Amino acid sequence: MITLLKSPQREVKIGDSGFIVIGERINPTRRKKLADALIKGDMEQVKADAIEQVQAGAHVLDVNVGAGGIDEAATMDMAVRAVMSVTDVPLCIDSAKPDALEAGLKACAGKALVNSVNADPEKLKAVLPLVKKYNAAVIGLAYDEKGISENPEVRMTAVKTIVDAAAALGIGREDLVIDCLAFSLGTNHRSAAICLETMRQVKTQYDLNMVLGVSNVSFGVPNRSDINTVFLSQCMANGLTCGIINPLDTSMMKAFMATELVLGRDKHSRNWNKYYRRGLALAEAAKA
Ligand code: THG
Repeated sequence: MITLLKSPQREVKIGDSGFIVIGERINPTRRKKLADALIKGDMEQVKADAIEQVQAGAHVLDVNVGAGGIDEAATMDMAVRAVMSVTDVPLCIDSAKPDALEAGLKACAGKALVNSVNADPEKLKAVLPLVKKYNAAVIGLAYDEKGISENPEVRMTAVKTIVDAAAALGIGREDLVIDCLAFSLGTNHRSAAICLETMRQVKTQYDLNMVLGVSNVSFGVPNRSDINTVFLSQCMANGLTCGIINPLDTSMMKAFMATELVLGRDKHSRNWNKYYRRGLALAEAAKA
């Protein structure tokens, strides 16, 4: 199953050749400085974050401008234009508000990933027609109007609802990317296990592409990086084909590349060796 995303300059294939990194940093959650800049309509930090993440190896950029007291649709339009003016990767338009999603889709050239829809009938009715209209792909979250279940079978019912609703609108399965939901181990020690079991079922029953906000799993837990890298590796072994992660976190970048090699997906260790040599070159440059 291949989900194709496009910018005017590039194509990114999810689920084909290698794990896809969706850079998470254009998001004002816990970033007061970015939130303040967004509220003022100042896009300089957004541009800097875009450039930095692509240089660090992000294949796609998530754009989320949801801060308190902000006109999300107008700000999404500005942020998408700002990101496109400095980088050439496809975008993931991230908002809980359908009008902000549409503003992002309108501003975005190419084929974007809409983040996100869930199985709530109201949400499906508001978001899926936009996905169809703008020929986008969409992330489907494994919950519905009754809330988030801790039972993988119930999460699968939500996945089925989304798959069926997309099919009814003529949205192909290749344009669906499922998020089985990663929550903090700090509040439920089984949250990662539940997510992994749901992923196994999505893989065997539908073979759809899957995404996660991987670092959610370690909120409020000490030594986040150790947890995040192990979880990422386990997720990849169970069908995760792309992740919303911080590409500046070298532990995560190393973890995804080492996992690809261990799973036999890095032919002749090409990517692993390239990353290793790049690290050596950077270290040499720092010494000089
Ligand atoms: N699934 C889907 N979309 C998502 C999520 C998901 N979008 C939002 C979120 N979860 C993924 N994005 C982030 C963005 C930032 C952080 C975590 C997840 C984060 N930020 C730093 C922190 O909290 O310490 C901020 C500091 C900084 O980077 O400078 O952790 O699950 N479909």
